[in-house]
Order: sequence, then C-alpha cells, then structure tokens
Amino acid sequence: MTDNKSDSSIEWASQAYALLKQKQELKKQEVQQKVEQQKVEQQKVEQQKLEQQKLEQLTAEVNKSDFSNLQKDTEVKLGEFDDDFTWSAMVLAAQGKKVNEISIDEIDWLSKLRRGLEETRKGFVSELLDKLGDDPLTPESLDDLETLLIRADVGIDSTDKVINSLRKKLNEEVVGGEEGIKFLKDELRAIIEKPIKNSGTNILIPQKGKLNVWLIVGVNGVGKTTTLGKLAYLSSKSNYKTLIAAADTFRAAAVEQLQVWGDRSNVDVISNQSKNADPAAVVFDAINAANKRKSDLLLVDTAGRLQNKNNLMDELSKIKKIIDKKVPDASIESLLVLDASQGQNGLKQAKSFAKSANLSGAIITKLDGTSRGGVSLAVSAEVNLPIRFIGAGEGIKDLRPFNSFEFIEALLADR
Ligand SMILES: Nc1nc2c(ncn2[C@@H]2O[C@H](COP(=O)(O)OP(=O)(O)OP(=O)(O)O)[C@@H](O)[C@H]2O)c(=O)[nH]1
Ligand SMILES: [Mg+2]
Repeated sequence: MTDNKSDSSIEWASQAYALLKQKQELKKQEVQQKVEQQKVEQQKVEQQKLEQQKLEQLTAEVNKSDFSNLQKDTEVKLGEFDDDFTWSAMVLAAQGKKVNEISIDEIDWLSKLRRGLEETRKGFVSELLDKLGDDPLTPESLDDLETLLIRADVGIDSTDKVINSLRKKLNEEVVGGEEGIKFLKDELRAIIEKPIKNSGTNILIPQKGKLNVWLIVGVNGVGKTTTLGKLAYLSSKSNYKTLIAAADTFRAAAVEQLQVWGDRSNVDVISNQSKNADPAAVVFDAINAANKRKSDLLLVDTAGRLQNKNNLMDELSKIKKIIDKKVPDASIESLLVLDASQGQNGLKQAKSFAKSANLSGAIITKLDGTSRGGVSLAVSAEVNLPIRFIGAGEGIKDLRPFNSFEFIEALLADR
C-alpha cells in the first residue's frame, strides 16, 4: 500500500483532498456566518442597552470569548497536497475509510505521527530498504534486520520472535524484499496487538452508566500532567462528563499547571491548595464531587515517582484503596505514562511499575522527535501492557487512542 504511488491511489487521495478542501471552505463560511450573526446580535444588544454602560461592556466581553472559541474550533488547517497528505489518506483508505469519511484532524494527526517517527525510521527503515533492496531475503539480511530492530529499541524478545518467524518463512520459500517488509509489518503488528486483544478492550473509552477512574502514573517528567490535559480535552469533546483530581500535591505549581489544562478543555479541577495535602484526601473529595455531578470520567494526576521508592508506591496503593472503598463498582484504569525518548530505561520503569502498581495499560508520549519509538513494541511484548494512547507533541490535540495499524505503517513508512 505504501510502496508505489499507483495512479488510482493518487486519484483517491486527490479526491479526498478536494473533498476536505470543500469541507474546510464550508466550515470557514459557516464560521464567518456565525461571526457575522454574532456581530449583528451584538449590535442589537448594544442599541437596546445603550444607556447601560456596564452591561454593554459585559456583552462585548462575552462576545469576544465566543469568537475565540469559534477560531479555536477551526485551528487545524488543511496543508498541502503533498507526500504527507497522500500517505495519511492511504493509511486511512487501507482501514476501509471512504473518501467522504475522513477528517482534517485525522490527516493532521497521521502526518504528525509519521513525521514524529521519522527519527526512529531513519536509522531503521531507510537502512533496511537499502540493505534489502528488491532482492530476495537472505540469512545475512536477517542478521542486519536483527541489529536494526535492536537498535530501534524494539527489544530482544520481540526481535527474536520476528527474526525466528522470518527465518522459518525463508526456509519454506523465497521471500522478496517487498514481501519481507509486508511480513515484518504483520509480525510487528501482531506483537503490539497481543496485549490489546488479551485485555478484551480494543479501544479504551469510559464505560457508560458508572464512574470511570483513570489514574495517570509514572516517573518524573514523562508527561503525565500534559497527557491528562489532552485526555480531558478528548473526553469532554466526546461528551463524557469529565472531572480532574489534582492528586500531585508534591510538585510546586502542579495544581496551577493542571488548572491551565482544565481551563483549555472546560473541565473542572478538584484540588486542595494546602501545603502537604494528602493525595488520597484529594481523591476522596474528587470522588464525592464526581458522584454529585454524575461524572462519567475522573482523571487523577499523580506525583512523579521512582518505581523503587516504597513510600511513594504505598501512596498509590492508598489512593486505590480509597477508590475501591468509595466507589466499588467504578471502572478503574491505572495507566503508566512512558516517555518514548527514554528507550530501554522506559522499559525498565514499565517492568518495575507493573510489578508494584497493578497497571492496566500504557500511554507512550514524546514520540515526536525521538529515535526510540520502537520501545512501544518492547512494552507490549515484554511487559504485556496494552498501549492505550500515544502522544506526539505538546498541543492539546497531540494525543490519540492507539491504533496499531497506523502506528506500524508510520514506523515503517518508506517515503
Ligand atoms: N515533545 C513532546 N513533549 C511533551 C509531550 N508530552 C509532554 N511533553 C513535555 O514534557 C514536559 C514534562 O511534562 P509534564 O506533563 O509536566 O510531565 P509530568 O510527568 O507531569 O512531570 P512531573 O509531574 O514533574 O512528574 C513538558 O515540557 C511537556 O510539554 C509530547 O508528547 N511531546
Ligand atoms: Mg505532573
């Protein structure tokens, strides 16, 4: 699918591009109309209430904030009809999407993901393609592949698995370069899919009719708070009643940082500003608030901790106990945030955390600009954790539910 730009695929992509362009044009017009409408309404209000100076000012302020919201909604722009667009459109088409079903947001995200994984790819796919060329695979090219996979932080277990499968296939038949890449993609996808299939949940979304509590955990600075902010945006955009618990009472300004994300996504933050507040007490208050408001999802930010600090790991257990006690039928997820750029170190963290923190999934962040994106495979294979979301940037929209097909296509994109 990614190999040759056939005429029909370019045709498909240009149709998709034209449709998106039209959509964007329509959206622009719609926004303009709305803005015009608001302006007219504003004028009416001003005329009617000329004598009430104060009220007039308030109206202007309200209108000002409405405009900024409208502008925010159109902030993703359709870029050029270039390689990025064509590749992204093809990846969506390969998953059965129709031309009129794709959105600018999806194209934007895939382009970002592909660009983000460029560094990982550089030391891996480009060399792989150079080495394999169009010739059939040989035992020597398998040795090269082994080295490249290990270098891309894919991990020993996953690499062994892939190389053994390829070797077996080579013993049975001649495998061309192109077919080798396809086989490699299938094998890597199977590795990353396994824990997801085992969990019985394809994509993690809040369960209906009960409170969902998602604990965001991990070592210092991996991107927990940023990820939580992006999750709050995703979930409130998808109409889940969302609430944030500021249970990182350790780091200075942690609450303020969270409050900024809460404001951006229109989600309330429950916090306790007093010094040395107990994180479990914050969670206690947040559950009360969530119950009162009939929230669907409570996102809990926690302090960065090293997996070997027993007192801090105990603190996490205490938070979990409070949740179990107060809302025994809640659906609880403990999501470990891992910074992809930490490579094998991140893998070590995942292993230790998995032992002591009863994790249910992983979120890989900072996939933009690292050469170690392959570590996602090692997390799946060696820690058996389903990857639930991936982040590739610091913006509010730079986090998506994990899609193994898109990830492997981006990892092994050849142009
Ligand atoms: N490039 C990039 N930067 C990210 C991403 N996610 C988070 N960051 C940055 O990583 C830095 C740390 O992020 P935080 O969200 O504060 O990390 P944290 O895990 O909450 O940190 P502590 O609370 O101190 O443990 C910030 O500068 C973020 O902007 C990402 O996907 N890509
Ligand atoms: Mg934080």
